[in-house]
Amino acid sequence: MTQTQRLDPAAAKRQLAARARELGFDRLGVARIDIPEDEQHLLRWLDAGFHGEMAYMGRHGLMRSRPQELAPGTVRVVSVRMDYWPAAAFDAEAALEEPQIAYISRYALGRDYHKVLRGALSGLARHLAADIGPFGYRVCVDSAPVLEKALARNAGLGWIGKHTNLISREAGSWFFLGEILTDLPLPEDEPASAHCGTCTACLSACPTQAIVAPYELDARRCIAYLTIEHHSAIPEELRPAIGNRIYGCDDCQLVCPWNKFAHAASHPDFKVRHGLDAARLTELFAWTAAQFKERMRGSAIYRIGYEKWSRNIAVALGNAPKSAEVIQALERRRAGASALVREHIEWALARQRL
Ligand code: B12
Ligand code: SF4
Ligand code: SF4
Repeated sequence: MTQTQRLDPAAAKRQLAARARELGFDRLGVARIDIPEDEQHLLRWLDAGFHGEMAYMGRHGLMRSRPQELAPGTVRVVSVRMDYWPAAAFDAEAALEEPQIAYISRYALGRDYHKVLRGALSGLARHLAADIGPFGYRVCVDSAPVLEKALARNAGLGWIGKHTNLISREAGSWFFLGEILTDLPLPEDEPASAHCGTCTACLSACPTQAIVAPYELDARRCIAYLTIEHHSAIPEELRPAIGNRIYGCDDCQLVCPWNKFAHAASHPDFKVRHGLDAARLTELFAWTAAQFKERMRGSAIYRIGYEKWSRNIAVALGNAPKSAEVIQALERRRAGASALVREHIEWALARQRL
């Protein structure tokens, strides 16, 4: 990393915050990089095996909790928040109560956030370089080995709630995080304080009891993990609780009282695409692989691929009320399905014919 000469750190931070707003970010903060307690929690979480098939969470040694090992020279982390709540979408609770339609997590109804945030963050770093001269940085969104929530908390953006998502007092938790790791000694913000208090609504609301203790998520039970990150068969005992959730899960955030302060997304890329907020399960299940690719290109859903998409819908169809339409939709896909999908179709058909 190179560091710009004659830097005024406070002025650079003000410029960053102003540019961040222009680029569509809803909040920016600056964190110190040491997070020793979070490192201990991460190690315990990995030891317990809570990461399941997400082998990437255990790779990279301690790099995930030490940003200076990921990008040598890093002294600060600029953390940003971008709100994604799609206010115009079909009501989330109503969708969860309608078993013939697919529930897709609110964060995935629009364009892939990785693309949106990465583009805006790279723009932010380039703008700052134009304003103050060249400096060393690395942009991260989600997939880099970084403890994003712990750093965002230290940057003052919010606290890690008992459901393990970051919550802001003024904006709830429906937002994405991104970072710029930098060698600029920018002034640090105060870490945010925690405000869950005695509330345990998220623990009680979780359909699969994945929040095994406050602040501790056994990802192997979490529907977001099972429908997005888990590659093999979904454990049978967890399938009924998945209901109609075919991609991700929002229940712990839907019940969180702090989300009455959530803001609607202002970024146009988070508008609902392809009617995914209220699509019928049988219609989605009838898509061919080519249709999936064509329609989901540019969406986060594209990343799971057609096979996992089909596996997930088969589970939801198994949970749907018994009907000839559902049985027909499942039977139509049976012959051409992969072994993984076929097993989930058989399970669903058995439930439909009980
Ligand atoms: C792996 C991962 C997942 C996994 C595991 C989730 C998890 N809690 O770790 C799965 C697939 C389940 C998942 C699901 C979701 N994810 Co995710 N995920 C990640 C990822 C890549 C890494 C998270 C991580 O480091 N986990 C490691 C474990 C150890 O961390 P942790 O459980 O949060 O534990 C921390 C604290 O709770 C505390 N702690 C742990 N144990 C204990 C015990 C005690 C006693 C105490 C006091 C504290 C404590 O310390 C830990 C470290 O800070 C991040 C991106 C990133 N690079 O950070 C996105 C990220 C966390 N995910 C995100 C989102 C949006 C989601 C979903 C909402 C998507 C959805 N709707 O389906 C769900 C939410 C599920 C949930 N309740 O958390 C956003 C969260 C934004 C926000 N507002 O917080 C992130 C930041 C991506 C992004 N760039 O925006 N995710
Ligand atoms: S995302 Fe769903 S399954 Fe995962 S912890 Fe939250 S409520 Fe439970
Ligand atoms: S539902 Fe309650 S306990 Fe859970 S994160 Fe929100 S405030 Fe905290």
